[in-house]
Amino acid sequence: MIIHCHINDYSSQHISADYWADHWTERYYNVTMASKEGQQKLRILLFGLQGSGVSSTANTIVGEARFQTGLEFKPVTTYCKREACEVFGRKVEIIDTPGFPNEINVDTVNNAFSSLKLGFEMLAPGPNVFLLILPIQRYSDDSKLMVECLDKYDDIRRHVIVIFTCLDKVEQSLEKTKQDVIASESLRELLQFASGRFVLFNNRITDRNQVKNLLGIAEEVVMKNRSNCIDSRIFNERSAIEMNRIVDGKNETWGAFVLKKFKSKMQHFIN
Ligand SMILES: Nc1nc2c(ncn2[C@@H]2O[C@H](COP(=O)(O)OP(=O)(O)OP(=O)(O)O)[C@@H](O)[C@H]2O)c(=O)[nH]1
Ligand SMILES: [Mg+2]
Repeated sequence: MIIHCHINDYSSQHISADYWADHWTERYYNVTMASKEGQQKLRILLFGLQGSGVSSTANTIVGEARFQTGLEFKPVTTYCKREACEVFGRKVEIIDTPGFPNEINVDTVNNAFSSLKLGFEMLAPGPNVFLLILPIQRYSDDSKLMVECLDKYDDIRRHVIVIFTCLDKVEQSLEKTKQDVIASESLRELLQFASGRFVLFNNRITDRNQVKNLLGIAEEVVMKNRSNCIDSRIFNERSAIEMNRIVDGKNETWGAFVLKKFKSKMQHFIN
């Protein structure tokens, strides 16, 4: 942008040259930054439990069925897919990813995080917003473990927004549901992880208001993070070891639990 400044302005108002230099530099800088921001695409990555409506949510945001969805015995999304679109005049790039596995072990979780890393790389320089998808009626141990794994990454924490899908299955008002989510003891850690950012979604209707609401929160996340994004380098050897420990830990606890039960039953027989 060219800024026209007449030399007469300067001489007639008897203001120092430094003042004018600062004034115009600031104005020029802000204008340049603002126009750059305007052009920059909002980069959104979606991740969640397998079958929780990740791809459906991506379609709802885009406003078209660009991602494959469905309910099958095996995961429908098996690789990351990127689409570009415009949402309420904002250029958006969106990535759908294979979800966090239903069958949890070190291998399946590692595979899920390898795909996630690939999704980050496909969205170079990285996502501004990380949408974590969960069905509203199901906050299981699997979801908790997924959040525990993601919680190891501070960068994800700063960019995450939780989307609860299947709002249509809830038989009460939207406001009451929101209040219930906020008050829920079992969702406390999840909401802490997301700094309280969550949205309720119904992917069965084409209500653009829910998308508008989400976009507003996404813009706040971008502003708060000064347009910084999450770098795929957060997924490294160290983080993989940490995650394996979490997943293994779960197995150990479960094993210990079964052993305890077994021992107590045996005791019953002995007595
Ligand atoms: N009632 C209802 N069903 C939904 C909603 N969102 C998704 N579904 C259904 O849930 C099923 C799974 O949806 P997907 O979007 O394919 O889920 P996903 O998480 O991408 O699944 P995978 O790719 O297999 O991991 C489909 O039958 C969707 O129609 C929703 O808001 N309400
Ligand atoms: Mg999917």
